[in-house]
Amino acid sequence: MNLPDTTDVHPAWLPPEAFRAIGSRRVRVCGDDPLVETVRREVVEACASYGGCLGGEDGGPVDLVLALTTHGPAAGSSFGPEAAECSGTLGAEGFLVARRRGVTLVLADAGAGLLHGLFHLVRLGEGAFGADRPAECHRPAMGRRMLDHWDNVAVHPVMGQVERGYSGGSLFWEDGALRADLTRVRAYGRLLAACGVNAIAVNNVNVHATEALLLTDRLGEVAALAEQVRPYGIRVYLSVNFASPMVLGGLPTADPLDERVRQWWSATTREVYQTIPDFGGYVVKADSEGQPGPFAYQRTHADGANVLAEALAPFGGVVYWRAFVYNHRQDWRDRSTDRARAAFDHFTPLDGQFHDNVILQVKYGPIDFQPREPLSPVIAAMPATRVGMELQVTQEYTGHQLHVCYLAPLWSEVLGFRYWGPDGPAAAALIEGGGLVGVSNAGDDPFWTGHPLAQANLYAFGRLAWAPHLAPGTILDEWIDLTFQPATTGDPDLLRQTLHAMMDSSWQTYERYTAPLGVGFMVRPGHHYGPDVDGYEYTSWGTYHFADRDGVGVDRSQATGTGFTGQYPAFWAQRYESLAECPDEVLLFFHHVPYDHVLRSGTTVIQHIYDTHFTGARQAADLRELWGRIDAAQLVDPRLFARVAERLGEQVRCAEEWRDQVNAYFFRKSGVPDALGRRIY
Ligand code: GCV
Repeated sequence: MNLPDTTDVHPAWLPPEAFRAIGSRRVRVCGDDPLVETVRREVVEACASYGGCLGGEDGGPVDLVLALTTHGPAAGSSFGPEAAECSGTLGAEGFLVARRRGVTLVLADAGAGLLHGLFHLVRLGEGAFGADRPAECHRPAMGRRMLDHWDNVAVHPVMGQVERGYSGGSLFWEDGALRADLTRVRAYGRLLAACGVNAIAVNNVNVHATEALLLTDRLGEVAALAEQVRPYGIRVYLSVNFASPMVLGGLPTADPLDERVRQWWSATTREVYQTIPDFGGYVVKADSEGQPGPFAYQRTHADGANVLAEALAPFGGVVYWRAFVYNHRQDWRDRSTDRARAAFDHFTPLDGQFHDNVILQVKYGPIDFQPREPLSPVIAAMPATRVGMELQVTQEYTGHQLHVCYLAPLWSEVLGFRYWGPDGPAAAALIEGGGLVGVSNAGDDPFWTGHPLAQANLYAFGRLAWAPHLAPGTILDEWIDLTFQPATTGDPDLLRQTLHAMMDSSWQTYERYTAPLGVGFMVRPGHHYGPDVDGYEYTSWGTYHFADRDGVGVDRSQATGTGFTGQYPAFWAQRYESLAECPDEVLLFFHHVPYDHVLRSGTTVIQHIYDTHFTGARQAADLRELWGRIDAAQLVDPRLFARVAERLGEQVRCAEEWRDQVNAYFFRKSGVPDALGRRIY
C-alpha cells in the first residue's frame, strides 16, 4: 500500500518537501506493528524522493533510527541513561527524541508513538540532524483528541451535505453514497495524525433517517472509512440516534431501562465490533434541538448514556454524550429561563452516576461556540464524571471560513482558564480524562478548508489537544514552516511576518467588528453569517441581548438576574457577579448595563461599541492590504494566493456591514453620538 496520491489537492502541512530532511538520510526503522509499517512506508517514500535509504535492522552506519523500545538494544543503548530510563514509560502514543554522535533517535513503546515521533521529526526538519540533543520525552496531555464531522450521507434540504460546513462536500460521502475513491480519506487521516488527532466521528450529531442506518445496514461504509485511517492510528466513531431501537430495531420504545432496549444496543454493538474491531464508540446528541432522548421516558441522561456505555464496555468503547441540552422552544417573553444555565442544571445533579466509559462532551461556553463566551461552569462542577471539551473548528460563528480568524488564541485562553483562580488547575487539566473534541472544518474543497488559512485552525486544534500549553504563535510558526516550504526565490521572512501580522490577532479583530462585550448572537438566523442585531431577539432559541433605549446585556447575576453567576466556583462567581470586577470582554454576557456605564478600560459601553466596530472593520481592510504585499508567484501557490485574496474581499465587505449595522442600531437605540464624530448611518 502506497502513500495517498492526491495530486490535485493542496498538501496542507504535509507537502513532500517537508520530508526532505528525513528523506536524505540513512534510516533504520525497528519494530513489528502495523503503525511501524506506516512509518516505514513514509520513510521509503521520502527516501525515494530525496536520495536517502532505508537500511536493515543490523546494517551499516545510519543517521536516523526510529525504533520501538522492544527493539531497544539494537537502537537506543548508546543514547545514554535518559533514553534507557524512558523505555516502557512512553505509553501508547509518547515518544523520545535524542541526537548523539551524528545519529538521531526516535524511540517509542508502541507503533502510534513512533508515528507521532516521525511527524515530530518532520516538524523539526534539518533541526533534527544538527547538534546533539539531550533526550526529550513527548507524551500527549490528553489521550482523546477527536474531530466530529457533521457530515450527512444524503444532502439535507436545509443544512446541505455538511451541517455548518464551509469547505465543500463531505470527504466521506457523495450523492448519498460512500465515495468510490477514498484516497483522500487516507490523506486526511495522515494530516490528522501529523498534528496529533487520533479519532474521528464520521457523521452528523443530528442523525437523520439515512445516517441512522450507518449503525446497521450501512455499517460497511463506516468499516471502509476505518480501514483508510487505521494506518495512521485514527479510530472511527459514529453518531447514533437515541431512538435507534425503534427506528432501526422496530421496538415500540427506546426507554433505556427497558430490557429489550438494553439487549438491542448490546447485540447491535457486538455486531459493530465484529465488523470493526477497533471501533471507538458512539457520539450522542439527545434531547437537544429536536433529537430524541431519555426525557421522553422520564429517564435521566445518566440512564440514557449508561445503556449505550454498557453495550460498548466489553469492547473497550466509549460513548461521548453531549451536554448541549436546553429548551430551544423558549418563549422569548419568559425572562426566568436562561439557556446559559441549562447544561449545568441538567447534568450536575447526575455527577457520579455515569459509567466510566461515558464522556460528557461539553461545549466550551455555556451557549454555543460564540467568538467570546465565559467558560462553561459544567467543566468544573462534575469531579466524578469524565468530562471532555468541545470546540468548533468549523467557523459557524467566526466567519464561515470566508473570514481570516485564527482560533488558537481563543482556544489557548479557554484551555488555560482557571476556575478556582490563579492557584487552581487550568481547564486543560480538568479534561484530561475526556479529552478535546473539535467540530471539523474540512471538506472536499481542494484546499481542504475553504479558506486556505483556515487549515491553520485544523492544525492548531490537534496540536493544542496534544500540548495545550503550546503558544498560538509557536503553532502558527510550525504550520507556516510545514505548509510553505522555503521558496527558492523571494523573501520567506516576508511571508512569515505577513501571516503573523494577519493571523495572530485575527480572532480579536473578528470579535471587534461583530457582537460586543460577550453579548453574542447578533448573526443572521439560520445560516449564522453576517449581522442581524435583532435576528434572534424575539425567537425561541434563548439567545437575547435585551437592548433598549437605556442599555444592553443579560442580567445573569444572582442578585437581580438569572443566577447563572452562581454556577461558578467562588473565585469567578464573585467576579462575574460584581459589575466593577467583571472582565469587560464578557460584561454583557453577565450584566445589563446602561450605555454610559464606564468599562474597566475607562471608556463607556456605547463608545466602546463604536470604537471597536470602526477599529475592527479597519483592521479587516488592513488584512487585505497585508496580503497584497506578498509576492504571490514567488512565495505561495498562485491559486492559494487568489483564493485568499478573494475571501479577504468578502471579509472587508462583511466587516463594514457589521460595523454599520451594529453602530447604527445602537446609535438609534441610545441616541448617543460618537464622541469622535464618525459617520454612523
Ligand atoms: C449539529 C448549533 C448549530 C447546529 C448544531 C448544534 C449542535 O446549534 O447551529 O447546527 O447541530 O449547534 O452542536 O448540536
